Amino acid sequence: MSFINFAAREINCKIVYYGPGLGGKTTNLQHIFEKTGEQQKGKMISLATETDRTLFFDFLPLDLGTIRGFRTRFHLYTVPGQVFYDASRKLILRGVDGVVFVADSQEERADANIEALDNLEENLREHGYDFASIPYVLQFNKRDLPNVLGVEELKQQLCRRQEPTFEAIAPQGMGVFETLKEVARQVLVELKKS
Ligand SMILES: Nc1nc2c(ncn2[C@@H]2O[C@H](COP(=O)(O)OP(=O)(O)O)[C@@H](O)[C@H]2O)c(=O)[nH]1
Ligand SMILES: [Mg+2]
Repeated sequence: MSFINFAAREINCKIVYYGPGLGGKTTNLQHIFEKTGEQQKGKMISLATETDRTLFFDFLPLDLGTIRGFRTRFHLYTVPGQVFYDASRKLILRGVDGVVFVADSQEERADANIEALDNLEENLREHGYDFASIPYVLQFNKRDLPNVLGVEELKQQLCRRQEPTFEAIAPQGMGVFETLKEVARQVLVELKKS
């Protein structure tokens, strides 16, 4: 549901990073923010508790070049992970164009991943989106930790369509831009259809 402003010759797209609490969503955005030139980004806004946990969302506007004379602006958002913030999570999905699911690869977070993925599907459905067709990428984060599940096992647990998957270590930037580029690519493919 990207917003096209013909007068300003701008296309605005919304990408939401979803996933279990502490899985690395904010860290993905922080890395993108740090590695993006001043001309291409706006302010990153984080509304966090004093323990650094996302309270409502993180927000980062990014300019990703022009398409047929239109500036493409991507607005990246994260959601809070804690179970009791479901209303915020639901709200942030309004008008979404693409979703990145940041899974925590650690064995002990397997249930939390599945719970967050179920929650994503349900909240998308409540907004009238079809999870099977929305631009979507699955990221397996925290690959540097010792207690992680194998990628094949994670795929078995978490793949629900034929989504592209990426391994990531967000604080080091591994897999972060690959993930973003793929979801942005899918969003632009959808845009061209409409
Ligand atoms: N070792 C490791 N730690 C990570 C990785 N990604 C995130 N973290 C750490 O996990 C914690 C939670 O990350 P955060 O981005 O706030 O998670 P969020 O709740 O999904 O936004 C932070 O201390 C991060 O530094 C990773 O790939 N490897
Ligand atoms: Mg966060």
